Amino acid sequence: MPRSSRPRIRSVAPRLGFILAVLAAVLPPTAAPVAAQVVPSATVTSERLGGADRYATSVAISQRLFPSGEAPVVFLTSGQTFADALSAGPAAARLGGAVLLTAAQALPSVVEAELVRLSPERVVVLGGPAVVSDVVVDRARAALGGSIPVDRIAGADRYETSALVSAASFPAGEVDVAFVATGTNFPDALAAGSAAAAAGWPVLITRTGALPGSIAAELARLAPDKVVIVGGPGAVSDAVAAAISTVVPLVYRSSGPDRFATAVQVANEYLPTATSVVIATGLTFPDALAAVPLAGALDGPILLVQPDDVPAVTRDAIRARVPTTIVAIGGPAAVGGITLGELVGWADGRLAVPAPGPTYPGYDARYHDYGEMLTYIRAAEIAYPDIVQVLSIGRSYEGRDIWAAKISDNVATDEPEPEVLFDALHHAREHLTVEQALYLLRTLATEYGSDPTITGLVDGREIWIVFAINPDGWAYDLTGGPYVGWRKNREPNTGTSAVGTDLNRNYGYGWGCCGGSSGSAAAWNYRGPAAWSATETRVMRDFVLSRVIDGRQQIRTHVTLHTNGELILWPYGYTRTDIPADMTVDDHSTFVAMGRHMASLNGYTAQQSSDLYVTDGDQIDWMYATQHIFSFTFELYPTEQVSSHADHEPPDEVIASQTARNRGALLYLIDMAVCPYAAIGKAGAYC
Ligand code: NO5
Ligand code: CA
Ligand code: CA
Ligand code: CA
Ligand code: ZN
Repeated sequence: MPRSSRPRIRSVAPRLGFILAVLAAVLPPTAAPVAAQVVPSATVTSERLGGADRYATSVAISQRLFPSGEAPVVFLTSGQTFADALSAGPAAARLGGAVLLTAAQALPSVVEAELVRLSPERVVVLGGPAVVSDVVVDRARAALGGSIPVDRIAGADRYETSALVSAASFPAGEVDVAFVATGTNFPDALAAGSAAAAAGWPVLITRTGALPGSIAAELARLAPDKVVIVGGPGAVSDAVAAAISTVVPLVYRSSGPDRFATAVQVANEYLPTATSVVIATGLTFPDALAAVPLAGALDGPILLVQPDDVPAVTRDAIRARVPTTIVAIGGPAAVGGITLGELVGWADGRLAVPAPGPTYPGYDARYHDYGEMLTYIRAAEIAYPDIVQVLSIGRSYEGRDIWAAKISDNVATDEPEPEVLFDALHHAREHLTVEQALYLLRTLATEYGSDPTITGLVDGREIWIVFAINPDGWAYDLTGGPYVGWRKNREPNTGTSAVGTDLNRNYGYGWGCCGGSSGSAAAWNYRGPAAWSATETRVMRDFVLSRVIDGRQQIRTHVTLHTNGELILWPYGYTRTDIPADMTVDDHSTFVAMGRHMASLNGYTAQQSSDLYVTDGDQIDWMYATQHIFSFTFELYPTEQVSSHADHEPPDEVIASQTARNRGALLYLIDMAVCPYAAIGKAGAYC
């Protein structure tokens, strides 16, 4: 079939809304679980093609590729094993067809409905009955009315199947290039697939150590001008390259140090000017393999990401290309919503590469440094502009912005909704607190609209997150050893070389009153020369005071994130008295009830702050005493240990579990902002 008969989608952006509208109008209800999400941008159109699972995602791709049906051929291949699909994508692209995935024992109903909608002239089932059972084949046949050929292509092994797919799809002597990749893993063949599909060339697979005879014969039949091996010698050995060169003399290699870099490398060599980019997870195969024909039709490469991480090589490729269309394949578990925001931001220039600053060592790379944190929250704003707004609440002593996000419906409008504040990193070395703040942002942003609890909280509250109050101390902490173990800010003190103030002793309630801080500049808990002497505490004070509207403090509940000890602390820190004159009995009861409830949700211990040790001039005392905010300190993982260093700087492997652990407690605190006294059954009396 000549190349021009393949579907070409060159200028999709203006048509997208139309396509979606048509889809909505014509699709049968069984094909419904398809999410298309568009992130607005002046210069980049992005969309998501993702269903509830890999099968529904393959259907979403097919619907995008064939909005009005009528695919001449459908390749039906396993969604559980990758081998047979590796060659199918480019073959489908060449024939102008689609790739749909199926389970081995049952044809998913969403796929069956799509088969009917496409009404192909034929269906090619890939692999033997072990990967796609006869039950599935019979079902497909019946769904299509029994009159349409549904035939298997199945060789004795995956290599012969690959050769047979190629033979059935590419006429001899008509391809300039044949790609060859390992058949033992999917990423290399995938990288080859989009380039192959765009040009109308095949992908064949090989053993690592030896060229299968079936593939050698197919290469001889195709007689391309050259063969491009995708992958290094560890994937396709030099012996295989030598064997290929006896059939096709010109043999090249294209590869990078990992799957992400290999995809970029192939894209740069074979699709250097593409303005459409398809993005898929590099961790599993089904999404990207099903997307190969779409990438071919868009003339764009498939680049790979991790669900919550854009590798630098992928980021740089996207920035360099300035694509006008980004198509993300799969649901948010495959390409995270904030990851999609990063991709759009890199593409349209809203995200700059952060200025190099001190960062984490490689073994702790899952921690976000200051620049990575800013990228992340800006990406959340790009991806969820209706509910996330990023702002700087002021600058640190050394001039770094203190970044915050507001999360609420109608986020640009100050609505009369209860407000909640979270903050992190008063103390420089308490790295996990930033990750906890980012976790909260991610949870609220990405689960809005799908999780009813979170949707209700975001709709009904205004949630503020300050991600790092002490950015100067943080940067300094990352400059040594690998960590300095720094706690204070970096403001110099007059008359001494000792640097820094303990920000959590510098607030203006009971400052220096009670032996809970030091007056010596060199001390770890130096309170500073006066209340509010530190630049960063003034920034926090002014922000909190800015939430007083019409004489009423809008913030009702607050958590300041610290490490460590697995504790939930309520005021006061300045005195060991449980209920001093500056606290009401009901307020105390409310603190205890809320604290204990949150502790029951995260397994921490709830207690009065001074039960740990007496502090004066700390944040929660000021928040409660002067603003009447129900304010708590969370001391995150781990519990108190002997080695103080590991206490504050746990390995990055714990980030995911130890931040997710606080989900329920943090959501409860947001919920309770409507009326904290509900915790003691006194909503009626107070709210
Ligand atoms: C805190 C609390 C006691 C408020 C502090 O270990 S910590 O420094 N995070 N503990 O001393 O400010
Ligand atoms: Ca690690
Ligand atoms: Ca709102
Ligand atoms: Ca408000
Ligand atoms: Zn702390």
